[in-house]
Amino acid sequence: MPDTHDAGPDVHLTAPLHAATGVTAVAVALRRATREAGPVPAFRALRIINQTDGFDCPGCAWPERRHRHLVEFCENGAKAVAEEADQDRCGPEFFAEHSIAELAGQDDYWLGRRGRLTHPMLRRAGASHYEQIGWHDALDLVAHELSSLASPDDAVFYTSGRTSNEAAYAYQLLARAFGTNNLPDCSNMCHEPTSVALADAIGIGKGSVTFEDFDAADLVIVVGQNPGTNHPRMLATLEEVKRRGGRIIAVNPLPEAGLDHFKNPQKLRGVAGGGTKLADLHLPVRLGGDQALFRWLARRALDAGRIDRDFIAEHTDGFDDYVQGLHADPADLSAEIGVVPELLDQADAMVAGSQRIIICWAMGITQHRDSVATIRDITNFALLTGSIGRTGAGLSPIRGHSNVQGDRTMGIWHAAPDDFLDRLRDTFSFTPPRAHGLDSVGALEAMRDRNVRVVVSLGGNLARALPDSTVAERALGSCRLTVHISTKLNRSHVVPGEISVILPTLGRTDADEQTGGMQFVTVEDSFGTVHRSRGRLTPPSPLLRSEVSIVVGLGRRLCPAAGIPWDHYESDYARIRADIARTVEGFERFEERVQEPGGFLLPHPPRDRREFPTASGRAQFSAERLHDPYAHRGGLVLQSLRSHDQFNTTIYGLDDRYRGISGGRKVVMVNPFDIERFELRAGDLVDIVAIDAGIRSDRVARSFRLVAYPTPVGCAAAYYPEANVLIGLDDRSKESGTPSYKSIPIELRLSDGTRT
Ligand SMILES: Nc1nc2c(c(=O)[nH]1)N[C@H]1C(S)=C(S)[C@@H](COP(=O)(O)OP(=O)(O)OC[C@H]3O[C@@H](n4cnc5c(=O)[nH]c(N)nc54)[C@H](O)[C@@H]3O)O[C@H]1N2
Ligand SMILES: Nc1nc2c(c(=O)[nH]1)N[C@H]1C(S)=C(S)[C@@H](COP(=O)(O)OP(=O)(O)OC[C@H]3O[C@@H](n4cnc5c(=O)[nH]c(N)nc54)[C@H](O)[C@@H]3O)O[C@H]1N2
Ligand SMILES: [Mo]
Repeated sequence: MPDTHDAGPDVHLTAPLHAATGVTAVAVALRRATREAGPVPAFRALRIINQTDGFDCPGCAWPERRHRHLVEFCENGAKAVAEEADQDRCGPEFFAEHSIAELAGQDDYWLGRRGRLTHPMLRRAGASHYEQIGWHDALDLVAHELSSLASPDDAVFYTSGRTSNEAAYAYQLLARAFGTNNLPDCSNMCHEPTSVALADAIGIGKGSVTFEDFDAADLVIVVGQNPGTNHPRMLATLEEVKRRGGRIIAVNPLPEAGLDHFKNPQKLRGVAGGGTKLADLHLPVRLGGDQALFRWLARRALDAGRIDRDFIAEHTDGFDDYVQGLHADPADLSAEIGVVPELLDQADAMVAGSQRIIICWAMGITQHRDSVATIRDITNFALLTGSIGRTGAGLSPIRGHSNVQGDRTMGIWHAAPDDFLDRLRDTFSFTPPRAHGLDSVGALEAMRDRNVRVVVSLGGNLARALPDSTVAERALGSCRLTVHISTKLNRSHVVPGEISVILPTLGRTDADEQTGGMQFVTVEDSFGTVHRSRGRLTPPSPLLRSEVSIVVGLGRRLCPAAGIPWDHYESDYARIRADIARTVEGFERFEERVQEPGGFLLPHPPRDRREFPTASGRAQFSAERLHDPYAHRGGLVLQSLRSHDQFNTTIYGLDDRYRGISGGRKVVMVNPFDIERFELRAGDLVDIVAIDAGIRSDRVARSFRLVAYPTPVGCAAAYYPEANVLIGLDDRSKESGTPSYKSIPIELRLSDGTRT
């Protein structure tokens, strides 16, 4: 495992900022876009980003309002576009020049900056280099290897969340017609605990709010999310909440700039003034302190009689057991939460003074061992206060990838429900397998144990996204065949299986012309709005194929007789949408409704009618047990998180502007008290050692620069994916399989001979 960026002397520190966005961000965005894409494509792309007739931003899944601003993008959206509209090319000459071993010695940043992939490439068994291959031969080879497997379950079909609804739908048909439910996706590593917890609690694994609710909320609690970096357009909505007199509580171990102040570059006051104060209260919880917080808030509401008795009686089950469980908690949970009682009282007072509460959450909640219990307790709190199906109130998990929610709706799900599989059976002429397939970490274990021999990746970068990078790389390398449907080079391509194929594809911004004419695709945002996305830029190479066309190419070869009209799917995506309309709930008259500007909202019975599609027809309180604090005696607990200059495993640059860290990514942020406690000094080079059951493991991240940072005592932070080497495969949520990326027990030790 080569170490990625050298922490070296290059890391430069300044004080963390207190405000996000503003004119600097727009300037950064424009500079970045014109540098990568050139001024004309950059302007054309940024002009139509998130417009009704343009493309959906390939960044995050925060929705757009029906009435768009003239410019509907953010700094990080512009970076995502610039990354894709890159004018550099990574073609056969590049691969001839660099051996795979040589490329494997490069870091993520370098690999990503090689430009757009232009040609299908093949690594033959044992070869040192990738070589050019024609589309026909590449697809034949993949189909041949897949059909030579002893069982369809020896293959996995991974999806990253940028894939369109149309490609995702065709892809899950391909996997199931081939004979497997091995459809792991990035949500297994992301919001899976949300889907699991909400499906059990309210009968549908999606959030229950829309913009209308944000327009009426009087309190928004943002928990475990850093919107200033990861969902910057959300700040404009939070600003509106504040301007209407609503309030905001930020629950986060770190004082994230975006939650503190926001300078809206689209408003004069954001350009000239100090911006809008966003969070009225910041609760600097310890890592994993959120379950205790929501139980404590619930207990307060209960004791004060501030609960919605009518809603509870009419719409819920399990209230008594839940209350009994709450009463078993200690009265003072401030230590478990990690926040002093005075601040907790302030939070409770704000809750008490609010009628309409929205709770937003993201990875700070989901990426822990007890994430499902935590989300159940957040939901319990919402049920207690009657916050579901009431305007201005609700649950708002904020999704990550721009179409991760849509991919799941389309059936990218290793555990798809029977009624969906029944509809596929009744519509096509194959019998979908019923046994649940492998999720992401399950797939990794199966590769490691050689039970899976072929991995097809529709986007993504498994080598860097999965936990335990050393095992992940070895596991990919031990496969018979790895197939990468990608826009840009990444580490997964350079730790290939015995045979490896790179299939270059069109991105969101690229025009997609098929024999049936120019195509558009559709995506679903975090609120469940489905809308069109249409790329306009000239593709980087005439050889590129769309994701749909690549999936169809495999489908034709692998399952020609499954009753799936592959040829029609490829020539006109409306044919795919017609089948989606027949088989996916909520998509009736899909083609017609998606023509509406802004698209249409999928049904959500709890939100729309207070109907709960659970087995009992009622929302379920759940009696959770308060989990033990994530703490490590004599050490720290580490979270891995995103800098301001990356999109997941794609590294845009080496600066984390809001946190005041620049020039390098191999840093570990630690509270000054802890630095002293461990007799270290800020600036030291340290190795981070992962601890398993109290014992030092062999998972070590070497040579990280120690940064004194305002993170709670006992809680450290480092960047994803550099920290992934530390995360053990067994360290995951047992209900959802999601790795504990944000609560890794660690110790620090000085890297040898480095004290300066
Ligand atoms: N620019 C950009 N945009 C992105 C992405 C990107 O990489 N770059 N990634 C996309 C994807 S796939 C996703 S899933 C989202 C991710 O969006 P986020 O969830 O905002 O991403 P993270 O950086 O992982 O940040 C998690 C936040 O949770 C806090 N946190 C960590 N542990 C805890 C905890 O125990 N309790 C609480 N209360 N807080 C905690 C961290 O301090 C941090 O502020 O963003 C999407 N959008
Ligand atoms: N330690 C740690 N690990 C984490 C996380 C964490 O917070 N901490 N977060 C987890 C989360 S939330 C997620 S979602 C996963 C992300 O895991 P993935 O989704 O697997 O990873 P990405 O980095 O988003 O994938 C980037 C690659 O996708 C390809 N790509 C980009 N655009 C397109 C496109 O339009 N089509 C196709 N076919 N390919 C494209 C490019 O080749 C690029 O290199 O990582 C998880 N891993
Ligand atoms: Mo994600």
